[in-house]
Amino acid sequence: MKDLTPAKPTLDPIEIASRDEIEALQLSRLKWSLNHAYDNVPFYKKAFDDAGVHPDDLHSLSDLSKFPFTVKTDLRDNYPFAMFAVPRDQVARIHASSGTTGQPTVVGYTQNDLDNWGTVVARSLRAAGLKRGDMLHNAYGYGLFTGGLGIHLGADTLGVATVPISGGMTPRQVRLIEDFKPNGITVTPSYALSILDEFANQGLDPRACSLDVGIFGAEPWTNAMRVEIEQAFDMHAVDIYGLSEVMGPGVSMECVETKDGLHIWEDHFFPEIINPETGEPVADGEQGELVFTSLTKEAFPIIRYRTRDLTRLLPGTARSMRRMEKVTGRSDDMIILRGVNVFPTQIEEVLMATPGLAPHFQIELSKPDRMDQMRILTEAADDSVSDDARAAAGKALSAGIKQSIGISSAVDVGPVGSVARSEGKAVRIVDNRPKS
Ligand code: DLL
Repeated sequence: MKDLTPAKPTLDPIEIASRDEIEALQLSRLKWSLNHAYDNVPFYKKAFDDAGVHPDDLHSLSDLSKFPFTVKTDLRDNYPFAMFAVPRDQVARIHASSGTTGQPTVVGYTQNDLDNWGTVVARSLRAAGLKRGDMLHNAYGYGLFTGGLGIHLGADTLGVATVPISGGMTPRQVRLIEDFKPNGITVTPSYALSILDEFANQGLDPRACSLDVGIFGAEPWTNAMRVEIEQAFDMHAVDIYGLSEVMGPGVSMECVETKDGLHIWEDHFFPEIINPETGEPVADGEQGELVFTSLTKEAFPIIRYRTRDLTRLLPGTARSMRRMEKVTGRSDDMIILRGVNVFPTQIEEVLMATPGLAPHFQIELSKPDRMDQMRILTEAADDSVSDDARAAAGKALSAGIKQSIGISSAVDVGPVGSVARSEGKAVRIVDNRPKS
């Protein structure tokens, strides 16, 4: 694989500033952001007043913990624009979550917000090793989802030529990679696997393609999956994180030279980790729920937003800004099976270590009697795997899960292509248990 380490002089000075400089900037921006939210969004005014706090009570970064949290239902309750802090004519862009689980959450951006978003995504693409003049195959979905257009904005800012292919039409994805020879690809890790399958269908060798780096995010994925994808394509695979409520992709990004977790662009997004049960902040290094406060956003300031994503904060390495560890999963996706907590990423790790299996899987939950049951649907690595070998691989996966996670599961190993493929975010859990 190519050495893609960016030259230090090309970085924004704040990326390698001292912690003191970063924290001074954060404090002044945080004061602005709290005042901006309080003065312009009735929801925040009421929430702060009810909690007995005022933006003037913030004297240090740790004072932020006195302020109330914001949760997803607050955004839904204020559908569509009541969380906006600027008049409608200053809103330059709208995005929204898919809303498959209820009312969509709507977010807005001023032109300054879009410029800042472009800056942090450009930084992220550069951290992945891309540079002006490169070409990027952008297979994140375009539309209300922030993935496609957010990456596009950053690529424009960095001077990278975007192929705005969006998700879907997998044969065409492969053809354009072959014909246009992009340096990088942005895509969900699960859709990257579908594209990988399609290389094989077309009799092409993915290791021979032009891609030097894949920038994967929008869903959890493991280091085991990283190794699988890097080997399959002979390219680097790095992690990008974000959420529409906070901005979109580019809230944090892994550096290609270290691949040791994701640097949070702390000059725009202030992170905290809290104990999800008590809401109390925990120290850096301790696992918990990630909470973000925006520092510069004009149209849609967000104060102490509970992401439900579980991770921990680590000190800076390749950049001065703190890192977050790869996200284990969302607290919503945690399966509680007979008292044991399980995340799909834990299943992914065991699956990737089991020979004979493809990296595709879905978890089906049911409750035929009084006991919850988990069935894992996966498939053989290739068509040459015999029925006996498939059954043996299934047993091995089940035994591996029992040993490392401590739960019993049934495993179905189907033929190649039997597990539903993703074109965006993978659906890992199908819950058929009766709703209580
Ligand atoms: O998924 C933004 C995005 C687009 C990020 C493209 C990266 C690449 P939402 O649709 O609002 O926004 O979903 C946000 O997706 O709270 C996490 O649960 C999950 N997520 C995003 N990135 C990662 C990642 C976009 N790298 C939600 N690892 C977040 C794990 C991720 N989970």
